[in-house]
Parts: sequence; C-alpha cells; structure tokens
Amino acid sequence: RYTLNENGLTWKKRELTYKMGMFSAKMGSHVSRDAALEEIHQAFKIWSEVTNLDFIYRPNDPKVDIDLSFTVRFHKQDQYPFDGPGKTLAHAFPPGEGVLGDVHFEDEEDWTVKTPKGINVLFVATHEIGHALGLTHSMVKGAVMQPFYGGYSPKLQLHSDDIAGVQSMY
Ligand code: TQI
Ligand code: ZN
Ligand code: ZN
Repeated sequence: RYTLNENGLTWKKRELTYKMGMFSAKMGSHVSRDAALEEIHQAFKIWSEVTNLDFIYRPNDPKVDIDLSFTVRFHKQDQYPFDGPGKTLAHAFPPGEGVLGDVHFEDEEDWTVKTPKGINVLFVATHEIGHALGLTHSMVKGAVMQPFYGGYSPKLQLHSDDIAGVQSMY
C-alpha cells in the first residue's frame, strides 16, 4: 500500500509552479534538454489528471515550487551527492520551501526517452514527482511508487494505489 512522508508534508495550495533548472548534458547522456523537458511535462500531466492540482511551467521564475535539475556528484543544493553511473538515479524532497519539493536527476545516467534502452526519463520523473508531492514508497506490485525501476512503457499509467495515495492528500 502507498505511504506518505513521515512528517506529513503536503503542498497547501493547488497551483504549483515548476521549471527545469540546470541541465548539464554530460557525455553519455543520450537525451536532449527538450526531450527531457517533454517527458517532465508529461509526468506532471499524469499526476494532474487524478488530482485537483495544476502544475504551471515557469521557466524564468527564480523561485518555483518544484525545481527539477540534472546534476552530478556533489551539487550545491543538498548534502546528498550522486554516485556516478548506476545505483542512485535521482532523488526528490517532500513538499516545502527551498530544496523541499525539488527533484534532482543524476546526469551521469544513460537517460533516454521512448525506448527500452537506458533509463527512461518519464518513469523516473513520474516516480520522483510522486515523492515531491509527498508520497514515499509503496509495496504494491506495478505501482509507480514501488521502489523498483519499472522501465519504459509506451503508455505509462499510474496504478490505482498511486492514485489512492495522491488523492489522500490532494
Ligand atoms: N532514488 C531513491 C528513490 O527515489 C531515493 C530514495 C530512497 C527515496 N528512499 C527514499 C526517496 C524514500 C524518497 C523516500 O526512490 S533512486 C527508483 C526506482 C530511484 C529509484 O535513485 O534509487 C526510481 C530513483 F527504484 F523506483 F526505480 C527513481 Cl523510479
Ligand atoms: Zn540533490
Ligand atoms: Zn523512490
């Protein structure tokens, strides 16, 4: 079943702003900034369709609610350095100010879109946005919030358990 972050952090408004901040496009990354951004827009759409949340893209706003970036190793936003290719792929913080609510993708992973090769941006973005909305992990098989990489699927959908989880908050 789904779980919420232990501090019960949720967004207290229904319009949330986002942007894609840093994008370093390291060697080994097979995805363009625009392709990654398209997947991120889609991931927000997936969550907005089952809640009354509206996600507003504000590329030039210095202070958005959900700031998504592609970073490597030590990054100034937090104390959780990435580990190079493999293992950790991304992380996200539960709702709140500053780094809270933000999503970081490890730019040394082999990010891809619309192919089973590499690591699918849409799946990971959808999972991480789940964390940024306040969900933690679910042990329900097939849930996007399961702590297992679900791979590429041509039409990614939330599991009913993910929907129940997010609807318990929004
Ligand atoms: N990063 C972990 C994750 O996002 C970080 C993490 C561990 C975490 N425990 C947490 C975040 C508890 C919030 C609450 O789950 S990861 C997947 C998986 C990762 C893993 O890089 O291991 C995805 C990132 F396992 F589901 F595939 C994205 Cl989709
Ligand atoms: Zn980080
Ligand atoms: Zn997770």
